[in-house]
Amino acid sequence: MPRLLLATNNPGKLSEFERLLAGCGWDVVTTAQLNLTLPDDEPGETYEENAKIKALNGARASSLVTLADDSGLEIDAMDGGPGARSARFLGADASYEERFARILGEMAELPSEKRWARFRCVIALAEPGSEEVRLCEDEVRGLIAFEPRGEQGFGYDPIFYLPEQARTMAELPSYMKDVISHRGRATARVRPLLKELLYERERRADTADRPASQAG
Ligand code: ITT
Repeated sequence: MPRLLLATNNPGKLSEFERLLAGCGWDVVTTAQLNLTLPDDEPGETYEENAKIKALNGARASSLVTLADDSGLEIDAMDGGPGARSARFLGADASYEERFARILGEMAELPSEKRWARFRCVIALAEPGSEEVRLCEDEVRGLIAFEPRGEQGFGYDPIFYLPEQARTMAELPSYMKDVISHRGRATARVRPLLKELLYERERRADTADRPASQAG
């Protein structure tokens, strides 16, 4: 099986992608397995730019097809913030307890109908030797909870309440988050692209194997 690099430094994302990509036809490898250190800075303003940069950096460093995601929480009452800066909200070293306290404090007076938010995820797929990147994205809408609840997942999951489930994202078992989440949905869109890439590689290998007189 050809190898696919998962270019993330976030252990929460990593374990989700390992489940979400199971059976995709690629042998999924991590930066740690390759002893690779990828830059942690995200110079872009948008998820698309950052996902692209991460995937291209990974493909260059590993010479493998590389998948990266840029994602974040957008809160309507905070004009879409923290958005693409979610991982650095209140500083890269701030704890999630501090971040929850700030968000819940700012929103303390807001009733449920003014607490809408969404998680967004943009996934980029890059091939070594090419600057072209394939992008897929999706989102999930929910409400900012009145208090953090749940131990599953990572990041902002404890304050993201899903009205249809009557639970926060952090209260869902992982198999449910995989179906419902922005990352789960965006990965469902990537899977056919990964199949396409496999098919293209096999065709190229086939053509290369044939004698020149039969190729074409
Ligand atoms: P990599 O760039 O190494 O992948 P990162 O955590 O810096 O890791 P992002 O820049 O994409 O990645 O930041 C995404 C942030 O958005 C993440 O750190 C969380 O704070 C938040 N986030 C994204 N998806 C989430 C999810 O499924 N559940 C909770 N929080 C999430």
